[in-house]
Amino acid sequence: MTWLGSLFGLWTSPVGNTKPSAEPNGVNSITDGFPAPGLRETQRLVTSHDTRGKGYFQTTDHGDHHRVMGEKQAVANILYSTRENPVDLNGDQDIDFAKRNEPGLHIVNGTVVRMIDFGPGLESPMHRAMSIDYGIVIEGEFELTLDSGESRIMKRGDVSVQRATAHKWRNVTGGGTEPGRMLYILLDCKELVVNGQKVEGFLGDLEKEYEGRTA
Ligand SMILES: *[C@@H]1O[C@H](CO)[C@@H](O)[C@H](O)[C@H]1NC(C)=O
Ligand SMILES: CC(=O)N[C@H]1CO[C@H](CO)[C@@H](O)[C@@H]1O
Repeated sequence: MTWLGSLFGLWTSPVGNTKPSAEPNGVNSITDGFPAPGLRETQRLVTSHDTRGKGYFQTTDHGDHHRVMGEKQAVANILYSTRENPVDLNGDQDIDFAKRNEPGLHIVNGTVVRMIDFGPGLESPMHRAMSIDYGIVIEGEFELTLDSGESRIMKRGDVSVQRATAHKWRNVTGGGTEPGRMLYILLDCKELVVNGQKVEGFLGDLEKEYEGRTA
């Protein structure tokens, strides 16, 4: 697919844009799919109601949409997305939507639950989603940097509430030697005005990761 070819060099890694390597702990080409090596498979359990109105596990799997990002240095797993919020659960229409639609960074009026496995030392491009994003460290240690340059280290179980601020993520797990995993829950937000100016979302170099995707 062209999106992968056009991605070379867009994500930064400690050794720069060298050729993909198969070395253990190499920063390049850590993964061909989800989960990244060294991280466990994620079980997704989706419930519904049976004919008696009782709950049952409708789906047990690993998520609908997996996409390798950057120079195979990260992989995203969309665990769920909804077209709206509050969500219409009638007739399991939301389950069908989540299965059919691979979302962009966020969904206007909707929600996205995205897990990302980061290769060792990997840094994302600076970007802004027009949404409120809850970011949860699942495995490892991450540095969150805002456009002001202010940054914080987040450890396993730490949570960021990103209120449409421009930011980037860097996996600093094991001093840049191990993979890490983040979970992001994105809820659309209303138009935001700061100091009299409308705030605009941007994907920066992430744009190519999401091009051609609707929702
Ligand atoms: C989002 O919701 C607003 C308000 O209900 C509506 O006007 C707009 O058309 C919706 N946009 C999309 C893309 O669904
Ligand atoms: C390349 C890289 O991300 N290096 C960082 C790895 O994490 C340690 C802290 O755990 C930082 O000090 C490095 O700069």
